[in-house]
Amino acid sequence: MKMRKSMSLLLSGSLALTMLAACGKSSSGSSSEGSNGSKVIKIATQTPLSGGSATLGEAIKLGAQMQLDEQKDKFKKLGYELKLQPYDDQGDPKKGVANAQLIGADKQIYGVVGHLNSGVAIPSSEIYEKYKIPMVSPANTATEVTDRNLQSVNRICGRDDYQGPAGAEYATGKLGAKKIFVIQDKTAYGTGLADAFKKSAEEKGAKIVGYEGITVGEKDFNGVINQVLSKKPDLVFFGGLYSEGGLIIKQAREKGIDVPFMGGDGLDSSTLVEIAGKSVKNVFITSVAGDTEGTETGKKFAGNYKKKFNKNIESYSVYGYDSMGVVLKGLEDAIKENGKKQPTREQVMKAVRNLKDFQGAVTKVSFDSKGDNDFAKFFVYKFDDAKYPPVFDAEIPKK
Ligand code: ABU
Repeated sequence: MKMRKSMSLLLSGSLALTMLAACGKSSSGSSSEGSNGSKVIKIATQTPLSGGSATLGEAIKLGAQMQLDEQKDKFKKLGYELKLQPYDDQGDPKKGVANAQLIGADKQIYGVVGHLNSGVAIPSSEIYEKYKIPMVSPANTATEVTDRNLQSVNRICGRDDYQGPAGAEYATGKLGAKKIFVIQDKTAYGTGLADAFKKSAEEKGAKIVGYEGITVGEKDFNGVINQVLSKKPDLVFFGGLYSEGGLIIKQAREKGIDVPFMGGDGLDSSTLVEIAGKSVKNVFITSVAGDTEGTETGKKFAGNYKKKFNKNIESYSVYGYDSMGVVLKGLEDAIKENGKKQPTREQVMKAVRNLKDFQGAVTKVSFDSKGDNDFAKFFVYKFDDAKYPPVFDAEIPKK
């Protein structure tokens, strides 16, 4: 085993769009001119920067920012000034869609790195598709994200119809679970992952002794914990994010439930440990995020990230970095294919989808016809103590 080290006031729709379209024509006079006559090209991030899932949302944004900053000089030589345009989707589908409309109306924006929450990415990407703006997700694992066959939608991480069975294989195999209680947060991600896990665990002979939904934002889980107590499972699975997951684990341990807990990549954050404290012991997670510091390039990334932001990496920091790498490689290819003239969003969208064998800091990326990454991987980690990152235990092959 090796350690993963370090780990409104909204203007009404049409008025806002009119104002932003006007702004997009530039504050500097001509269409999109930056300093020294170079043209401004902006890449947006859309992640939760406030609310319950802001730890991972901010990590994605910072990773993306680091990549963009590193590539500014290269694009300058091509005649373009790169700028980051971060948006806070608050983990809320309505806010994500409103921001997507603003992104669509800003003609300087050529790509989006995001989202964290699949339930936000799904409706927001309908807007990106309309404007032919490529989205590259570092973290959205719900099947529906790419199963809609949208040309603009891509992800570098794996899917829950692989992540769920990977968890079931570990739970029923290595952990020997036979009676499992499943809890999920009723989001596209939480329900999809829990259902994929449940189906696979049942196929492997385990009995699902309970299946319950909770609500994002809830704080008191005694109702569902009492149901778990009455069913006496030998493992509890949670499909959802660390804010609710951390509280469920803590409150369940306080009631004497000491069986292993398992969840997915939504629990892969230092904030899970902050919330659950010592209760996090004997918690297992599957993740689509690899052991960042297990590779030389990942280790270098983590060191540079700490230096730049004075923060330790989260699971998705480097996936934000690599997602921005993918967007910028598509942009560079489109500029070159266009004889260095400014490409259209559609040209960038196509160049992103056509990328083959892109090598990021920790991920290799080739998109299939739906925008899924051929090289996505699945991992299992264990929390032995109240420490983040957890201990790497296994890589589960894609089946
Ligand atoms: N994949 C974990 C982040 C949550 C989501 O996909 O909704």
